Amino acid sequence: DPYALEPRRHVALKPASKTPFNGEPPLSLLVEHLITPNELFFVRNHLPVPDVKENEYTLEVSGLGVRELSLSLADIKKFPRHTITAAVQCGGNRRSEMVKVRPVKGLSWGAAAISNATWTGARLSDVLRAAGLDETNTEAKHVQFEGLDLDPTSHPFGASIPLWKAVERIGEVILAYEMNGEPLPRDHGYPVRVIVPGVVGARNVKWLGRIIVSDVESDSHWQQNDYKGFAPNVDWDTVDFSKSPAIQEMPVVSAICDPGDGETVTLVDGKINVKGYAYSGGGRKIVRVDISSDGGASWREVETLESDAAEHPKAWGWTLWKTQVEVPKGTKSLDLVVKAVDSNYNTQPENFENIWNLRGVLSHAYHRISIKLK
Ligand code: MTE
Ligand code: MO
Repeated sequence: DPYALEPRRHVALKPASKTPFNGEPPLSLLVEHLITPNELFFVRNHLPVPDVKENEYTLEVSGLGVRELSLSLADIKKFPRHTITAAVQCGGNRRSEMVKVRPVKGLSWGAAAISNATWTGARLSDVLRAAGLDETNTEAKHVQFEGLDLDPTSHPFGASIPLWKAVERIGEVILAYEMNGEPLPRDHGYPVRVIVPGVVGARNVKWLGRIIVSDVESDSHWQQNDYKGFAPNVDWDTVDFSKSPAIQEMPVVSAICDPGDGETVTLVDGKINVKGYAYSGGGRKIVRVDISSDGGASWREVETLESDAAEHPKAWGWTLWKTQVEVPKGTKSLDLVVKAVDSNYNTQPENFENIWNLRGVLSHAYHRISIKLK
């Protein structure tokens, strides 16, 4: 059984699938912490969790314009330590809402396939420079990553990012060995994963075994035939995965996390408390969150936003928001809607009909919930 050595998981992680394990925490718990505790951080595994022993671990670096390097965990720890706060969000976060338009293929994620942590490790740019990266080599365009987790045909999980993101110090890509000040938990890539801040979860390769500088993107299934967006008319008979670029930076998103959809809420002094998160990819900061309590007919700005101090274009973490909504006497139910605005003044699309795609990715329309009042 390839799943015999899986780690234990917190009971609060609701499985979207068990083998491989995929789980998200309850939304109300998720937004209690600006920095998600390790045991509540959502888990997205495509394959069995590899059982990596620290003393056997090596990271191989090779490819165009670099010398081959073979690094132990101790070698990686010799590079200057760098810490960033970054959210990781799955490309399929909030898929279960898009599905209501028309079925899609993919795990039925709620809105909690996103979490936020501080990550410490070596800068990928430092490691590539130690490998003698020749920045005048114009052939080199991508950095590929391979995990130590293998599919049944012995192919590893893989992904790639553009070389510019890897070499520019502003990109802050790190080979992380600590998550919130502790060694990485096995589910999150022990002993080393790459954190590509501002970029879709799928490129943040866990159990990192190999880094390859290349003229081409990773040939892995997840880079080539998955995690890509398409127009709403494209179906499984007409789709051509080679026609769409692989998702890298994610668009702006937000969600109402507390109360939950369908809940009955008790009024306090004629008001209810509402909490949620907002996030944008590419280091764009959340500058505003708008809320509606009449299904989107009227809007106002949420007063309280909480985030780490990082600014655009290095705002890699998420923003938590909270507000109180006044409820007119005698109201029995409310339709709450939220949308966020990022530092490029991007905002979310109004509905899922216009952004529907067959894989259910980039599912970032206004978040709507209905609640009952007591
Ligand atoms: N890395 C490896 N080696 N194997 C995987 O299955 N899943 C990816 C990414 N890195 C994956 C991986 C996907 S799709 C996501 S969304 C993130 O890891 C999830 O990271 P987390 O489990 O730490 O939340
Ligand atoms: Mo993902």
